[in-house]
Amino acid sequence: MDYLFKPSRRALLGSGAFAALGIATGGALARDPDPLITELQDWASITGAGVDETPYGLPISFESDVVRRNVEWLTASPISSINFTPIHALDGTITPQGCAFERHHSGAIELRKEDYRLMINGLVDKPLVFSYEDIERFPRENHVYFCECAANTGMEWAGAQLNGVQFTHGMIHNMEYTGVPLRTLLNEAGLGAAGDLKDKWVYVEGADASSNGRSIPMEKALDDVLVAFKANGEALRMEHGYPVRLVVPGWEGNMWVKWIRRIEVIDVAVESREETSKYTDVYEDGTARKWTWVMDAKSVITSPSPQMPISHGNGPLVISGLAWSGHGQIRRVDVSKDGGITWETARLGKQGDTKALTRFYLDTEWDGSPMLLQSRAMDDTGYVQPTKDQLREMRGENAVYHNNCIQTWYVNAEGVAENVEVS
Ligand SMILES: Nc1nc2c(c(=O)[nH]1)N[C@H]1C(S)=C(S)[C@@H](COP(=O)(O)O)O[C@H]1N2
Ligand SMILES: [Mo]
Repeated sequence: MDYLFKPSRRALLGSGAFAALGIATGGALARDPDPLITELQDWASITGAGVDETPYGLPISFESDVVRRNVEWLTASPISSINFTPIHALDGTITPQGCAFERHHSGAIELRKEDYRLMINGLVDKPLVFSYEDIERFPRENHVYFCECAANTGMEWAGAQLNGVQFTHGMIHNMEYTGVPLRTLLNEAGLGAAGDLKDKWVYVEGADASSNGRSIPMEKALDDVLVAFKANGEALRMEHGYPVRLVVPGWEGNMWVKWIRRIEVIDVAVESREETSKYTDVYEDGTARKWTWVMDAKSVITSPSPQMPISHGNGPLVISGLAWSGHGQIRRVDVSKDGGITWETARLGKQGDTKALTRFYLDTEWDGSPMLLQSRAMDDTGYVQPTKDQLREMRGENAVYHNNCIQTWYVNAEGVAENVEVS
């Protein structure tokens, strides 16, 4: 946990050593003899691992640091807790399931496909129960979506807190889901009994002890919600809801009910615990902001960042990060090196999918002077990611959820980065 508060000394020494070699550009001149090239290496003198050594592969041991981490003091017990995706160390947009953050209210459960049941009841023509096999027999679709816990960045409202993008922004993952549109299953049960669908809801709950029940307006339920059983091509991992979870594109992670067991068509919202005492934000005057479903546009620089110091000295530098919007597609990301005074438009790794992570890069030159790095996302609704002060002005000081403000990293002359606040 040495990242959490102070930049590590090792990073400082490392950058000094590189500077001494005089390597100022991306590659070294092929001039001096390099034993890694001229000497026979161990890995070329022996044979390697046979094909069946690891029937299900894990990352190579050198990458053992790229793991989920939690912040122990955040919650009383790991059973009802959260850990964080190592977004500082990933690139591209897809989050491998094995390091995608987990959030459980009563622990992750082991539920066999054979024991799985999904009930649709309430205001439907015929209440139905689906087995896992039944769900697989409906036409399925593939979509990439991000899932962000509404509490992501929630510790940062009052000031800069956690020294690592994994901890400030790591309650997010982005996967390719395979699933059946919820609409298909609702139509199978028949919505005639519900009458006018305009003011109707579905109440969704999981099979775990917490049940994590949430009300979802019918309009969203019939739009892009998926009943998903695969992620990134393989079965969901236990911690992400095996065998079946709900995918609610662009909306807060809490609504993505795992181990989903029941969907009830109702005419008033349930106002469950998870949508009243939790996942609402109390304003200064005591009233609360509720039904805050959509995750607004947000971005963050993942490298350089406190866990990813610049170790190569000055010269070419790739600044990289992630942007996303629950309203649609990311149109543009700007990067500032001076705390928001001047901005340059970043390059998108590829045209972003809707309601999915988009990777951005700013390919730049670093002259070795300190930087105040920021990124600012814009989505296809024209919405621009706000500063921290703009957000506090709108929401007050009591808020925990839905902090999508612009993040600042201070990078010093040694390349070491620190979480700071520039309002
Ligand atoms: N059944 C059930 N579903 C749940 C939860 C839970 O505890 N139980 N946690 C929710 C919360 S708060 C979030 S942010 C997401 C996290 O999904 P993940 O664990 O796959 O990252 O799942 C949601 N779905
Ligand atoms: Mo969450």
